[in-house]
Amino acid sequence: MGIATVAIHSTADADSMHVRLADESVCVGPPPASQSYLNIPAIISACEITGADAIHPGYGFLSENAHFVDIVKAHGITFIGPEADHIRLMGDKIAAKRAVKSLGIPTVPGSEGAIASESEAADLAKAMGYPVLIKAAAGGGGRGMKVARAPSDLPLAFSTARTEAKAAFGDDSVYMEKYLERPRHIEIQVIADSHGKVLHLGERDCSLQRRHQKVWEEAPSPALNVDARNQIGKVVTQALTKLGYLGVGTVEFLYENGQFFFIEMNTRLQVEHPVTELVTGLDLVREQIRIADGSHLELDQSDVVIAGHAIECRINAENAFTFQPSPGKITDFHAPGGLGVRMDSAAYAGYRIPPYYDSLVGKLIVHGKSRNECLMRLRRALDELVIGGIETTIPLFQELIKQADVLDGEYNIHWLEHYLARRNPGAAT
Ligand code: MV4
Repeated sequence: MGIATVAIHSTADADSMHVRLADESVCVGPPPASQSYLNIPAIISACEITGADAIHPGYGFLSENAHFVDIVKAHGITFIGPEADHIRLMGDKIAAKRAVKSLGIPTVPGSEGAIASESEAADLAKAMGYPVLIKAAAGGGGRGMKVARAPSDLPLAFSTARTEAKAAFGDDSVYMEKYLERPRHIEIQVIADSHGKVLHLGERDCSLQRRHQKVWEEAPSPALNVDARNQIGKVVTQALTKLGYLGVGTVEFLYENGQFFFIEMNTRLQVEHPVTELVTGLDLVREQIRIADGSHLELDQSDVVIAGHAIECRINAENAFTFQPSPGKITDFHAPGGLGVRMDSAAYAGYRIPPYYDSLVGKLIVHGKSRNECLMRLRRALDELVIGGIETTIPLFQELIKQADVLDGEYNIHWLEHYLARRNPGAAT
């Protein structure tokens, strides 16, 4: 796009590829994220020193922090992302659910808002029928979430959810939903410009997760057909048009027995956005920058075509059996290539993975005309990929791609943890 870039980094990341590739770089602090990547004054200073016009927030750290957006704007800098008020709304799970429900998005049956007492929880659970799930209002990512399968489980589920929510988020508000036993996790990618145009870019199936961390993501979902996709896509785009949403976003659903149930909305670009890029041919980061600059989306919904199939494998610096983190020096690095093969990584031979952050070292994303062609290419790309000197989760994917359920697309949100428990009895999954 011809735009000069400034990379920010902590002292631990001075040798990262993004620092090497940027036009300029600024060190914003020591390794702990609280003193560098979450250090708002240091980041604003980096903009002022270099004359940066805009901040791309990526997908971690401050990317969904409404307070940060307010400060960025107060300094006359463009935040490449949604409005602060929409980030704030979707960060409060109870308010988000109430809002999207009023806009016509289907939600999981449950409490109207927060539950104040155990007796209120027990009355509602009895009326709704068990099993039920208690969730933290400030939650997300599975923390402060407790299942009650019968009335006798309810007191402990309610009090534990509250205590965990208070400890994790400093807010003990909880709400209740009917517990869905075997859903898939299907999320809809949306994109909205500042002129009121909202498009959906189809779905991603992210059901293969371990401890609420996505491991394998694909588009389109093996469980949806064109009609189901168009129907939920239309509901979502109509709702976000009414909301006046801006930028990219993802509306997450549980999908069970042909029905969608909203769980939350992410107001940022996601790690797994490349699978959507490969099936739509759109560069989502380019679109984010254009939208922030006030440009019109260049296409209409009828121009969005989901072509072929894409799968992403998240390669972590972890032992593939114990999932113990494995930071250290990468001695050998070879990224696979060829038609339909994309490796997104900041690693290279000689790079030392610092122990301070997330263990994601790269994403292997493969595209094919059909799901079968995509799987064939993925098998070949996994064989070609070399990351030496550290342990990685590559062997896990070599295994997964041989499993009949994976090959058939027959999995739900519990499949991977069940598989790992069977493979490694007694070990932590
Ligand atoms: C649920 C659910 C079943 N029923 N809600 C987990 C994290 C949070 N974002 C929502 N989560 C769930 N909500 C109802 N009503 C099961 C989960 C869940 C899950 C969801 C998506 C992907 C993986 C998961 C693993 C365990 C539980």
